[in-house]
Amino acid sequence: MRALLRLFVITGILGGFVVGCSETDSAVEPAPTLEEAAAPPPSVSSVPALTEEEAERAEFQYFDRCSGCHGALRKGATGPNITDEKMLEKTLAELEETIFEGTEAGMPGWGRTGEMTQAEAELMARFVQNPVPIPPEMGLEAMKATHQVHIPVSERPGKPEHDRNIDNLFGYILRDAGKVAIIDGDTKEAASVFDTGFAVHIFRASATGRYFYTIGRDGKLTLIDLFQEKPQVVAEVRVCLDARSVDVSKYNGPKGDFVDKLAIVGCYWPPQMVIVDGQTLEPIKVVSTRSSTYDTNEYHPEPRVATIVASHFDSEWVVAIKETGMVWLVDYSDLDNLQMTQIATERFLHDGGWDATKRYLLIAANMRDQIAVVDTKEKKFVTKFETGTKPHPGRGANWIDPEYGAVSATTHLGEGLIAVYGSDPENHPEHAWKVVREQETAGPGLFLKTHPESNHVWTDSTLSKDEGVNQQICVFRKDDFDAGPKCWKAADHGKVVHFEYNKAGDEVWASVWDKQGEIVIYDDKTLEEKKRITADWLVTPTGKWNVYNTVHDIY
Ligand code: DHE
Repeated sequence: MRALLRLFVITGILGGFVVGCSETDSAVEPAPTLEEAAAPPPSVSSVPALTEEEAERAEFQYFDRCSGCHGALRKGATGPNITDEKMLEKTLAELEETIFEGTEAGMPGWGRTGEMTQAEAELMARFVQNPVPIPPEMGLEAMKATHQVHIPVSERPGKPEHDRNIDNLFGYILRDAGKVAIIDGDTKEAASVFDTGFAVHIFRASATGRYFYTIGRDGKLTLIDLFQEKPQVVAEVRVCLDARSVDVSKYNGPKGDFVDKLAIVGCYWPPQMVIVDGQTLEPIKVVSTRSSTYDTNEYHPEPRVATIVASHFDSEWVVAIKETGMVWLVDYSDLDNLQMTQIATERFLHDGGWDATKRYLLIAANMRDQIAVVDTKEKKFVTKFETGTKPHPGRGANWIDPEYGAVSATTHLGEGLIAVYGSDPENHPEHAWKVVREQETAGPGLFLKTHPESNHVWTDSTLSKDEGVNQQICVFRKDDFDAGPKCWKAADHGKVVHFEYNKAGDEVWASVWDKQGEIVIYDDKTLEEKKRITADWLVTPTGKWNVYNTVHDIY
């Protein structure tokens, strides 16, 4: 995989991405029978030719736009299996059309969205009919070669070098610029804008709130010190070739004080999780996730790490393994004698977060249309239940419903639906883990968000293919959810995506995801626009995280 190897040395590569995956349910292909294994490979003459230069370009395109859904080995997850055996069953013209136009089932039309030319779609059609290039592995030595501490711990300030309110800083992704911004939530000005990994995916805050960690799709982890006069990267390391998740150790109890001592990265490729020092990012331990599916017990060569959260009950990270449908509780108190509890849930785990008590992880098994519930106190599977077509909660939203008590909710990739379910098994066992309310939104969306101080739940409809609908925001009232949402168009260009509250819970920030992006800030009480930030550096803003809300898992 030359293109992926090249990502080791290239940072800040420009590239666009539209989330969305084909809908075909793609349980892992069973292992071949002996007869199948002995069958001759497809005749070489039927495989279209690729020059070395074309293969390299196609591999990068595949990594940038396709592997998130179809997997590095192309065996399928959220998108279907597109290995060469399957793709040779179709004509090149059919494949080119699918890649350019997309599908009804949810695959973006890369030509229609302007992300690929006709020639690039044709190249990708030939690429997927060729054998899958197996990407390289990555071990500790290769990781250490990328590790840099820009400011040693001993030279970092003991207290903030500025008078900004750290609790109300926002970490903001500038996706296609390979940069992030730290924005002051009080003054609304950028405290700093700087380079990070390629298409940073998420921010997580350290337990003390002093540091932000970011993980790039290229597997580059950065540590941002918010005490610096201008918040900046003080350490970095690349631990995978493709990654989406990171979290830190938060436990302080009888097993020791682990607050901010360690961090964990969840890789897509190689399929592994990597534990690093929380202050320097020095890589310490690699744990492969190659294992068997929870139900059929078939070996899977590429189980990718999806959501990771840090337990509030023990020295454990809660790590969702997408393709096998397992949730691993990884005890970080003794890395030499690593203990794990492996909990069977449902396949194709993706994103999720805590209920209001931070005891239950509610995680979407999106290709099974289900939410799975894991009890991190008792360390066991609780239940799973259907919500709608491809639930996608982000971290979810928790509030008190006047009739059903504590509830949580999810949006859906496959339909404009918000499903609300009981999440208080102690006080409202009759409603717990059952859908109690459903309401339509403007269209298929990605995220929803609320805050304990707010009476509102905000949703986007980023995935709608209808003109203008992906620029809408819909807001529900907690005290009258069934009245339906108030919706409005928040932008006249790009797509509107993802919300975050300020620390006080009286302001909501939304992104206009476009080359010339915008941040729109609303008064949560009146739903009036308070401020619209535009700036040269605001290139493709997407996710954003408030320090206080991220430290305290408020959503
Ligand atoms: Fe995400 C969360 C994977 C595309 C914005 N995304 C997650 C998580 C996973 C994931 C596993 C959970 C992390 C956690 O909680 O530890 N995302 C993927 C993909 O595989 C996918 C579908 C395709 C890809 O190739 O990356 C994908 N995601 C996107 C986007 O295109 C989005 C909309 C814009 C962007 O910047 O990339 C996007 N994903 C986000 C955001 C979160 C996220 C903002 C965290 C939500 C939160 O509130 O914390």
